[in-house]
Amino acid sequence: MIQVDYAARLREIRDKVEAEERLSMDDGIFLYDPVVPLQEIGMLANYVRERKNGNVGFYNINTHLNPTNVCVYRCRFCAFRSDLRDPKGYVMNDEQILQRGQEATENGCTEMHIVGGLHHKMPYSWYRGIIELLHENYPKIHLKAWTAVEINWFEFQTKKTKQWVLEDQRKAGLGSMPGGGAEIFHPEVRDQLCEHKANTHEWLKVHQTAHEIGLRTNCTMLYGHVEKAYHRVDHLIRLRDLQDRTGGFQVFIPLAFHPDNTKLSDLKKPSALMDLRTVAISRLMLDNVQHIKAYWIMLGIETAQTALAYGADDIDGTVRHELIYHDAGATTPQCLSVDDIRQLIIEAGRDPVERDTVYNRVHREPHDFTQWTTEQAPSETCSSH
Ligand code: V47
Repeated sequence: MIQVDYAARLREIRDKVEAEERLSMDDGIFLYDPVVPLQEIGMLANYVRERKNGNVGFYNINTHLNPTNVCVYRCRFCAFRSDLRDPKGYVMNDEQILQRGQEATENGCTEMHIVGGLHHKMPYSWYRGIIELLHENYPKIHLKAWTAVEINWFEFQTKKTKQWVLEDQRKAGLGSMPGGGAEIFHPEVRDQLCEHKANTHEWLKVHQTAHEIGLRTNCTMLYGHVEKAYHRVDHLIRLRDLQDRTGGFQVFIPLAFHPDNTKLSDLKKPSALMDLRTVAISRLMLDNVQHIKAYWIMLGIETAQTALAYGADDIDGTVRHELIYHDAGATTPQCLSVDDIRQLIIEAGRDPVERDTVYNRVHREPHDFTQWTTEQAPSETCSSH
């Protein structure tokens, strides 16, 4: 009897999805019930994924830069941060930062993903200087930098508005913003994880302001710790509401919690089944976000590949120098070659397409891999529904 009820409820949801109607909070919570077969949700998410992005599997060639791990905040899920006087703490100097720009150029990177700790002593000018230094020396590389939490910290440091900080960063060379720092918006959870850092209102307001001045941004959700299904769906709906107003999010990245070396190390990391369910439900709930990224570093290669059939259309990049997940116990390699990442997408039955940070297609010179141009693909960029 109960089974019949589930089937009927799922059919209702399938009808809504096929009619491009929006799913509700209750629909999302229902889909998280383990009694609802994962493969059914996956098929539905795959249908939406193919409707939005065809058979493409996007990737990019990128590198990470974490200029410091010293952080005033003590988020309970973070294994990367360091106290000011801890021997683990580091601050990169200009020469080391430039070296990373050089290495990125030699490897054909189109993007540097730059985030770090909120250092007790480093002034705003140091953070701004990193962007300026890299942009002046390597102008072709897109700098996707600073989470909303960092922008909020820069507001505190400079006593200026969000808009001022974002425009100042853009003048220095900021290209777009990554989606980190979102964690879980619901205060029942956020207050347990990171009660001191930028709250939900501030996080959303930073992204709203970025979108209003024409900067594209990404969005994330950290799941698989103390939150419940209700909190996850609430999080997705808050992102969807902002996207309705601005249209500035390009991609959503569900981030699976890795417990090693964190204050929550007694928790188990989420299963692959939970990862796939979350990718699929994200695809179904976020009807106005064009792309869903299965971040291979965090999901592991096999689950990321599988996620390409559960709603995801992007797998992130070749990635180099990733620290945040590897400090928290990720066992994935530090970097994949372009051939590896393309092969991984082909194996999943998708057509690999190299994109830049803002989802333009990248064309490489056949005789010199490090030389590239981009071509805008209007159907795949900037669209909402
Ligand atoms: O905000 C930190 C998460 C985020 C852990 O925008 C952890 O393209 C799991 O936002 N276990 C930073 N997660 C990473 C991030 C990101 C990654 C890839 C691509 C993009 C993008 C953004 O990582 C943090 C936090 O939510 N995080 N520690 C941990 N132990």
